Amino acid sequence: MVDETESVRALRLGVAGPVGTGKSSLIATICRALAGELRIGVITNDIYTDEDARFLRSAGVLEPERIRAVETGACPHTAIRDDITANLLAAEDLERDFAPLDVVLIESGGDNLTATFSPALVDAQLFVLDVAGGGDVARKGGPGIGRADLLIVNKTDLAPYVGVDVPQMVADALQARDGRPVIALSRTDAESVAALRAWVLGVLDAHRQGEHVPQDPGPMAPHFHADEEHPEGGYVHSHDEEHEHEHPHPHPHPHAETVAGR
Ligand SMILES: Nc1nc2c(ncn2[C@@H]2O[C@H](COP(=O)(O)OP(=O)(O)O)[C@@H](O)[C@H]2O)c(=O)[nH]1
Ligand SMILES: [Mg+2]
Repeated sequence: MVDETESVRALRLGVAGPVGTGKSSLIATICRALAGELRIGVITNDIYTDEDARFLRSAGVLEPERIRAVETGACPHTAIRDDITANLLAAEDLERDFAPLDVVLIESGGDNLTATFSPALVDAQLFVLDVAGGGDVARKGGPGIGRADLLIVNKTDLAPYVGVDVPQMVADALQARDGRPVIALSRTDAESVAALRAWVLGVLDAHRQGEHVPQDPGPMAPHFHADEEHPEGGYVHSHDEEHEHEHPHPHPHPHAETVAGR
């Protein structure tokens, strides 16, 4: 540990992505790879339970008290983007209770492809896809896929079973991201875990040096609203800045959502 870094607030790192892509497992992997050298805390966001926090506590990768759950209610993307109060309080509590911490990992609640963290909550964010979701997901883009600080293509060990060409999926992702970093990860592949570890240490170093600038991946991607009366069965709804005020977004969502293709 370097003493002069201890006055810098912990790096807050968000982990977003669709349900089941491996966010909790990835947090466990980061803890396993770095808990020996970094002081880590974890916050999970679950809709109605603290299941992710319980999973991580039972994984035994961190003292159980360093893992806190925020229950988000109906609309998990709100708690990481629009009203981040509960998460900010949880992060500040953790940082105070275990001062000094180096990294606080925040897992987003189960959500669709479009959720991103507010840069007011996290300094940097990972977006997690998995090969089982299909090789073409990366190409479809959206704010997390396109502009998160790091994109993870997870569970590469499953690629042969689901017929996904990992190098192609990574190439598509790199293209959708204008070259921002992509890591093809499997928790069973030590080399990929080492790449993830190195990325986290690199961002932490930049954060401590005051060289890391939190980026906003942007608001929810345009998404499709089903509407039987519409000639095409629905329409694309955008939350970009200029339309935001014209279309206040009701919560919880009364409609099904999918990400519109590019
Ligand atoms: N084969 C394989 N399965 C994984 C990997 N990472 C996570 N999983 C599994 O994927 C499922 C969902 O993982 P979880 O971390 O709970 O996903 P979350 O909903 O995004 O937090 C679990 O059954 C994990 O064991 C991986 O690298 N390879
Ligand atoms: Mg989880």
